Order: sequence, then C-alpha cells, then structure tokens
Amino acid sequence: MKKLLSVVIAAVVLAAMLAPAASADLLWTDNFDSGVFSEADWRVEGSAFALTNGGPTNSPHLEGWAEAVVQQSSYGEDAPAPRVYGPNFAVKCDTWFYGDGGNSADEHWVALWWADHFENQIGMDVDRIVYFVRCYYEARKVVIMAHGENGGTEFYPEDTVLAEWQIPDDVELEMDPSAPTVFNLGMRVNGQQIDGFFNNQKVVSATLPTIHQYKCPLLFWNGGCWTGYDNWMVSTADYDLFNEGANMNNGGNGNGGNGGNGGNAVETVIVTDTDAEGNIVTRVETRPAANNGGAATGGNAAKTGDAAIIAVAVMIVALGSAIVVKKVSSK
Ligand SMILES: [Ca+2]
Repeated sequence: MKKLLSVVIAAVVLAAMLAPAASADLLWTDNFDSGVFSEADWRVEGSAFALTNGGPTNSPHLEGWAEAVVQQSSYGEDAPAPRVYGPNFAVKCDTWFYGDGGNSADEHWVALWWADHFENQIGMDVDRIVYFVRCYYEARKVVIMAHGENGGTEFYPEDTVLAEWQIPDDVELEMDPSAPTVFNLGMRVNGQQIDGFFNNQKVVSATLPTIHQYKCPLLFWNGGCWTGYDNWMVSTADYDLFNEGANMNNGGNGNGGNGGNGGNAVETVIVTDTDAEGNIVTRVETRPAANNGGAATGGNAAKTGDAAIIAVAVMIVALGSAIVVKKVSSK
C-alpha cells in the first residue's frame, strides 16, 4: 500500500514540476499610438469609433459620437480567437466625457462590458448574462449592472444594479469638449467574483449567480455621448492591474492566472470520499484548472509546450482510476 501511495505522490510531484507556474500576466495593452486598429486585436467592422490624435491624452485614442456604441475585441470567425476571455481577467482603460454628443437623454455613461456565455457561442441571440461596469456622468455613480439575454433572463430579466458607488463630491468629473476629466475605469472577473474600479480604486463588487467557462470579447460601451477611450490594458485576474499591492484580493485559491490563451492548464487534487461499505477512499483526480476559461471551448488544442503536461495528466488519471486507498485498512 505504501508503495502505491508513493507512486501517487511521485506523480503529483511530477505534475507540479511540469505544470506551468501560476503566473500573473499582463496579456494585452493598446494605447492606439500606432494610429491603426489592429484587426487581430479589434473587431473593426461596424464600429463608429474613430482613431483620433490629440485629445486629453495628447496621443492617438478612440473617439465616438453618441451613435458610437461599442468597440469590441476581436474574436474572428472561429472561436477561440485571441481576444476573448473567460472568467479570469482584469481590464481597464482611460476614458472621458467630451459632451452629450447631441443626445439629450437624462443620463450619459461609459462602460466596460463582458458576458458570461452559457454555451460556446459568441454573438447575438445566445444565452448569457452581460455585465457592465458603468460610470454615469450626471448621477456621478459607478455601478455593476447585469442583464440576462435568452436563457440568462432566468437570472436577470431586466437591467439590474448589483452594486453602486457614489463618486465623492470632491472628485472632479468634468464633461468638457476641450478639457474633460480623464479617469480610468476597470473590471475584474475572477470566478464568480466581479469587481469594478474607478481610478484604480475598487469601488463596487458583486458575486455572480452563475458562471460558465466560455470565452467572450471585451467591449468599450458608450452610453450615448461624445466620449473618448485610451490606454487599454488586459491581464489575468491575479495580475496587479490596479496597483493594489498587498491589498489585492485574488478571490481564489491561488490557481488563477492561466493566461489569456490558456485552457490547457490542469490541476491535480486528492479527493477523499466514502465508498458503499463506509470505507474512506482516496483518489487522485486531474481536471482542467479552476478559472481556466478554456477547457470547455473545444478549440484549445494543446500547444507544443503543453504536450508533456497533458501526458502527465493522462497518466495520473489512469493511476487514479486504478488506485483506491483504503485508509481504514492501512492503519
Ligand atoms: Ca494613446
């Protein structure tokens, strides 16, 4: 029995050696200073956002009038594509309000958008819950908002504010064509935890009612005003994108950070259970790592460097199915 246990332990150790170290990665940044939309990064068609030079960041940035609703990261024709993310990411950007853009609505807002898709589908008419971190200009609020679409309406049949923060009176927020206030807006999703950030401060948080592992584009979303965006940054959830330092809440078990193109990482766990005869049994299980975001999408073929890890995973699964350790009898 001890020998078998040793084999299991050795396999776990081997897996630990071969598995990629949990890494907090900055995945993608775009300051638009190249002066062009990269079609590998952004889905350009249908966008009413324009690349414009100057502005409050004094550099190329995105600018949209009221009818410029979304600018979304690229996903290509065949998912998964490079710029889609499961529930393990953080994103932030600089943004500002130039004016109402001719839209006389009572409220104008800017937002970041991500959706929890219930199946590996991207586009309209899919089952999902969409999440916004929005900054409202007139009401001076930052909120996390959710609404369901199709099957997602079971959870949120209409726009629902999950968390709300009032911007303090002493914080400047000017809507001004020539000198708008630049602020940064952020969203982080780590498993079922969602956080919203304003100027690198975590100001709103909520727990998602459900979570799936499918990947989705990230969007700038313009709530009907004349606005600008710049300095886009995307990272894994455990990367310190908001300069939180020691206060950073990883919100998980430390296994996060599998990278935006992940989906191949595995974790090995020891499961203790009781069998039909009441014996305590222990087995080793290997499964896609938590917060992986990719294993279920069906398209994440192992890259060369991952082949060894997959092989170890298969080996451990085989061991796990063969070994049932009866702790009771090993006393
Ligand atoms: Ca720029």
